[in-house]
Amino acid sequence: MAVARLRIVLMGYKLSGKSSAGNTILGREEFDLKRSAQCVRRHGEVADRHITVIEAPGWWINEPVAFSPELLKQEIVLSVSLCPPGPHAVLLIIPVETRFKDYLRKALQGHQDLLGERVWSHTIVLFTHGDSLLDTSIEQHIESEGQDLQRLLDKCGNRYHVLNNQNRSDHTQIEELLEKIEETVAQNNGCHFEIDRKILQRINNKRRAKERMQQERVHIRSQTSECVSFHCFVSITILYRCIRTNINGIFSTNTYYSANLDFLRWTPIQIQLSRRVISTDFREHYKNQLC
Ligand SMILES: Nc1nc2c(ncn2[C@@H]2O[C@H](COP(=O)(O)OP(=O)(O)OP(=O)(O)O)[C@@H](O)[C@H]2O)c(=O)[nH]1
Ligand SMILES: [Mg+2]
Repeated sequence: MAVARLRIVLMGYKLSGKSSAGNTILGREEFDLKRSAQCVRRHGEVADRHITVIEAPGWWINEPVAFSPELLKQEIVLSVSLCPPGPHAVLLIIPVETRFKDYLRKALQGHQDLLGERVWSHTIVLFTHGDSLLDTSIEQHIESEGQDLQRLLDKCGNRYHVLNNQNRSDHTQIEELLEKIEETVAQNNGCHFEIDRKILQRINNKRRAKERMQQERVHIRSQTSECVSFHCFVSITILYRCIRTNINGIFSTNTYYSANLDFLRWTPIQIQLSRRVISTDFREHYKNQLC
């Protein structure tokens, strides 16, 4: 049964053909082939359906999920929340030419597992670079790749499709893909994929904590520069007065320099404390000299 509004997420390693597959699905150049560290969302009307496609950023082909940057993992998780209430299918992109080894399967599985175990029943493996198959059928190709690819396909309920992104005029490849997505929805009792709220909440909490830390850092930096500017102003003024009146004053020039350079090694806390001291005692003490 045709679904009027389909939501699709494209997952895969870098340069696997995610953007190209998005463009072939939507039938025009919606996705830029330039790499993005963030998810990209595009829409279009295809074969009487309104389609939303999200491209999640990719990981390095051989990189186990444990070595992937935290920000990348967060983006992958957030990709499924960009098409609420959730995608009908997650397309796991694999170029046909990829020699499928165990470490590659582990990397793919690890990144896909970030979305939780339930995602596998909504996952379809989408082979790109279909043109490089030439006379070989996709079934022959799967067989030739051996156990590792078969294990991944088993995890996806043996759902797969092959795309040739170089041949956009072949609409049947997209119609067949949309039908396979609709079959997947039917296999899931008409339901889309919904990520576990706890996974999303964990990511949102991490993001909020990071934002708070960044704000605090900016605040401390602005206080530090204010304090340093004030300190420099006081120091230059005292130096000027020392030279002008040709007296040693309270600080000799040497003492003055060492005191002045010392603040460069201060920690933000020392600077904050000194700012208070400067703005009360010091300012009062030298008020007359500065005038
Ligand atoms: N021959 C051929 N080339 C393809 C096919 N699909 C993608 N490509 C090429 O593969 C390269 C990478 O494709 P992209 O769509 O940018 O891959 P991506 O996964 O979005 O890449 P990143 O977003 O940078 O990780 C591009 O040069 C595409 O033209 C295909 O079916 N056949
Ligand atoms: Mg891309």
